[in-house]
Amino acid sequence: MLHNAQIAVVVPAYNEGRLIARTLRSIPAYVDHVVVVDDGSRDDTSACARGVGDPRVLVVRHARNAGVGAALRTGYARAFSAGADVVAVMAGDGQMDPCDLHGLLAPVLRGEADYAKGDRLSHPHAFARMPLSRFIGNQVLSLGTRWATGLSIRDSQCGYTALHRRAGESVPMHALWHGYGYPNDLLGWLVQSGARVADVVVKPVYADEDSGIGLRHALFVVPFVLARVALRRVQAWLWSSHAHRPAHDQLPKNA
Ligand SMILES: Nc1nc2c(ncn2[C@@H]2O[C@H](COP(=O)(O)OP(=O)(O)O)[C@@H](O)[C@H]2O)c(=O)[nH]1
Ligand SMILES: [Mg+2]
Repeated sequence: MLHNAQIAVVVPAYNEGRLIARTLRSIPAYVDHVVVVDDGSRDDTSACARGVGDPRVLVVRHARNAGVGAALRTGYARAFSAGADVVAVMAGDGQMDPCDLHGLLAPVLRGEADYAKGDRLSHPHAFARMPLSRFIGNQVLSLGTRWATGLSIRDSQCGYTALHRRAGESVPMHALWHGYGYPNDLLGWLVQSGARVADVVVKPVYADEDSGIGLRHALFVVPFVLARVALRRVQAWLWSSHAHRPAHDQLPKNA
């Protein structure tokens, strides 16, 4: 509980048996619910998560791997139905510093934003701490995301986020992109629903974890998701400009 709001953390986890317990033990005491979504892992991720023995932790398992976005759909649904007012996302591989969670929740709890997302690129040590390919790739995808959504955000690929219930209810969560382009897709849905988005500087953490993101995602998957986001915006703009056309414009020319 923080400022009278129930806080949940969703942890998407795929083959994170090695790092999940450490991640869960690091979650601050003010968090009320923790939903681990084991997305069809082939290792002992679920057992390791349960083994932590934390009564706040609920482990949900997908029978088959469905992707990190699909895991978040499940996680958000479970967290909101457990009564959470704000739901944060922290990766299962310990790449999100729990010390940054309070700062990330702050603009949402203060009512200044409906969705806050981490921004590693603005951290003073970003260039030194992030692998160069990630740093450059992220800058390019952030530029694409600004173009597609119209939002002036940085670090579009950061998965460290906090979503208010009212914003979560205003987007079609069931339609969220199932894989790695989900942060871009969610930003697109949020902007269309009129949600306010804030960037919060967070620490870039890179250690010995593996990443499932490859060149294919950077070159094809995320650009495809961004194209969909841009198309949806154009479609919405066309609908609204049609709906707001003055009545005399819609009369036949010789009427
Ligand atoms: N549920 C689920 N989680 C996944 C999947 N792929 C990755 N993750 C989790 O999503 C988080 C971020 O993924 P990762 O590959 O580390 O991405 P990166 O840190 O941005 O390079 C980690 O906690 C992964 O365990 C997946 O297919 N399903
Ligand atoms: Mg990772």
